Amino acid sequence: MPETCFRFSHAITRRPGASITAGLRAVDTGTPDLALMLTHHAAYVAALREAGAEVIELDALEAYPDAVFVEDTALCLPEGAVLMRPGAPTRLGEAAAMAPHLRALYREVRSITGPGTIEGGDILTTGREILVGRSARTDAAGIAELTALLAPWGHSLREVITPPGVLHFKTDCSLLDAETILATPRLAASGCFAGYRVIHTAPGEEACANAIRFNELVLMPAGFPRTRDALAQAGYQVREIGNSECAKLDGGMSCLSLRFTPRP
Ligand code: CIR
Repeated sequence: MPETCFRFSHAITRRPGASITAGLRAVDTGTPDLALMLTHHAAYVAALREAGAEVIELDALEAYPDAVFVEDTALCLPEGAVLMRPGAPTRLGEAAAMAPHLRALYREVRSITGPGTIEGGDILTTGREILVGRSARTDAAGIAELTALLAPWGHSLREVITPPGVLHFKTDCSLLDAETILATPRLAASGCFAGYRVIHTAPGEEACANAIRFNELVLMPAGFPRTRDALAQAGYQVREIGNSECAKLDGGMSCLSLRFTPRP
């Protein structure tokens, strides 16, 4: 699936709502400021549009404080979409809320039915395979169910490990192109990217490892100048987006959208 892993026509985002203050977080570093998060979110959507995306902006879902992090609800592939089964009990209902929006665009929408759990943040689709990190949210049964669902579409899955204490596999890595990964040294050291070109986050800038490539643009969190410069030096067109409020809830660039090219 060479370039289909970063060339897309569509994105789905969801505006954060007032309940964002109750969003999940590993460590309390302060209450997210909704007004500032909305400003950052608008800049994120604008950058996706600049990259060529048709962006479907969904309304806030107050019953689900973490619903702005739409990535965790589905895996979108060229052949179809798979609705996830989030491992955080407060997020379980978010996949059902996403279902009609994906069904409107894709002919084929499958679902993880459980009992296993799996979240989109643990899944990295590259030009040659789909890496799935086992984590506190994504378990062996969830990975096994996804493997079985994707087999008819011809995708090969590889199970990897999300480092302990790290929320999702993609908290620590991002796809820059079909063969290139941005990763923290701690994740790259596990050897899971053998055979890929790896660009490390700069020392002290590990928090910017969660970026996204959408067509010609790389969207990354603002405030990480050495990693930004390394990406620019490597030839990527970077757009920096404020992420201070999402970061309080362990969220980054990939969490805020589903990126895909629908197949009606
Ligand atoms: C959570 O803990 O589920 C949210 N506060 C953050 C989810 C971030 N999603 C992602 O990395 N894909």
